[in-house]
Amino acid sequence: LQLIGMLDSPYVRRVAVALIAARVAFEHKPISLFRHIDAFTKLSPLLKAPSLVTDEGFVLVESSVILDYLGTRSPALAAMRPEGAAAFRRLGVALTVMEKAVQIHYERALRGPGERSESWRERVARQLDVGLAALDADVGEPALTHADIAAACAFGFVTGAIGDVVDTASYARLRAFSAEAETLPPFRAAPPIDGVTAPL
Ligand SMILES: N[C@@H](CCC(=O)N[C@@H](CS)C(=O)NCC(=O)O)C(=O)O
Repeated sequence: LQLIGMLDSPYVRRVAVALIAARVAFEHKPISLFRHIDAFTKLSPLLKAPSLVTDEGFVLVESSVILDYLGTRSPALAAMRPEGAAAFRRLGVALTVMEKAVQIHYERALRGPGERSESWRERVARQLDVGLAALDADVGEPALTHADIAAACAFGFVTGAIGDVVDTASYARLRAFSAEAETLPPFRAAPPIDGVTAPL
């Protein structure tokens, strides 16, 4: 199994953390979607991170699809799926927070000042705030489940990539939750800066 994509992507990181927690062996290829387009295209021409190359050579995209597929092969990973509406809701909100944060990041990283839409940015920033507030009200002790891993990876991305434009301190419960999650060995083995440090 090859997991392709940089861990600064919250989607790639949620997959890496889950695989490490479930002790699913994989090879991490920290190839950038932007700096290594040719290398990425050769492995996964859809240019989506994460991409997973299976042992049979199939290329899967979409983090939840990848985790669903691998859950059919690993009972430990399957046991990390949400149970009950509250956990499904947390996972959905966390994935939306990732999406909105990535949109804000792309809007300023990839679009020149003349190409940006202020009304779009404001709308996305509102959605992001609603999502972060919902997670803040929802989280407790972090567990190694897909919902909690996604929530912590989402907040880690918000803090690291757009923390200068989001008042992350106002989500105190989510901040404490994420800080605790980051101390767990699978999170430490997949830091959001470079490659997996200790694939199992
Ligand atoms: N819904 C997807 C989102 C993945 C995603 O958008 N990843 C970003 C990197 S953080 C990406 O592939 N960006 C390039 C693009 O969207 O074309 C998932 O859960 O995997």
